[in-house]
Amino acid sequence: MTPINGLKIIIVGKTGNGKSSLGNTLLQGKVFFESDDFNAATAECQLEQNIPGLTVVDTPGLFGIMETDKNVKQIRSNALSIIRSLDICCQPHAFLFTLNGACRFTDEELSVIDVLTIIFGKEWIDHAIVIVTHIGNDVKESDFKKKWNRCEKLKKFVKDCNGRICRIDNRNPQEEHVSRILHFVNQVSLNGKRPYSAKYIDCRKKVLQNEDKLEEYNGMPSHLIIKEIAQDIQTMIANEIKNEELHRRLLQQEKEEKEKLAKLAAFEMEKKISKTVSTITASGLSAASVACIAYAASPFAIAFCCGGAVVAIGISIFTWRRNL
Ligand SMILES: Nc1nc2c(ncn2[C@@H]2O[C@H](COP(=O)(O)OP(=O)(O)O)[C@@H](O)[C@H]2O)c(=O)[nH]1
Ligand SMILES: [Mg+2]
Repeated sequence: MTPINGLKIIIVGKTGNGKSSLGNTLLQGKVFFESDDFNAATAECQLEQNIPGLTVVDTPGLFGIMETDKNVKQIRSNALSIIRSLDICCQPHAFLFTLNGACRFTDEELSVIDVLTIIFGKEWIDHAIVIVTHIGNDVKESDFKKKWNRCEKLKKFVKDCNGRICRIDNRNPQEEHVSRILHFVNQVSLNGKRPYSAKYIDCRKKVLQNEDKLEEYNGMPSHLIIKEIAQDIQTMIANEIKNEELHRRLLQQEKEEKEKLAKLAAFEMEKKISKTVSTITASGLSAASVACIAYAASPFAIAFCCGGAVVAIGISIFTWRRNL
């Protein structure tokens, strides 16, 4: 089997599509609860790990958005429960998007892709692998391919995922099928070096948490609700980017201002030093000339003048040090 080394995986998809079973297949144990009950057995995200260091998060089942009774409340609560997976598993390496191969792939089935895109942003698709469960091991590869190729929306999504589609029979998983999944997990994450970054996830959360604002969309068709929410998220992200840019510019201005002040202070200091040095030189010179004149007069006058010169230089140094 492909080596895993600390990879983190989030499993998403509709209720009953085999998410928990897939998690158990990958971790080779019964750690997630599997259920035949379509009323979502997994209510909260659950994180489990195995010894070689593979982390798997099972998420509550997503709804499609095209059923007649879907409203803002359901889309919102669904999205918020899935987004929590990032609280327990930040920077996952891959998203396994499960589909039930025992059912027809309908647009309704695939509408959850739109919900996942408002939750995780388009970047999730760069880390997504489609996993079709319930495909018996006796099903030929060519028949499996024909099956998913018949659904245009799935075909397009698989293309968006760069052909990352796998099959699995969770009741009797084959090593080659599990290996293919792990191979893709390694591939999308560049062997664990490039996780999904969850950039601007706080903006997504803020929009989804704003119940009052989303209430305005109640009564709209589901696909329009999704569009509106996606738009709100884009606006929030654009504002966030603007704020970040403003903050960056303010910091730059502050830095430039500090540099200017430091330069000015250095310049002033230089001016003071050169002024003092010229004062010392002048005093020294005048004392020396007085000494020369005195030399011509008498030894006593020499001593007197030399003393005078020393005192003059001393005063100059004292003044210079005080100016500093
Ligand atoms: N035959 C078959 N049954 C599966 C497969 N995967 C899941 N199941 C069954 O489908 C039902 C729902 O699976 P579960 O993992 O709980 O789905 P979830 O709601 O997406 O977590 C359970 O009875 C599983 O045993 C599979 O690949 N093949
Ligand atoms: Mg489950």
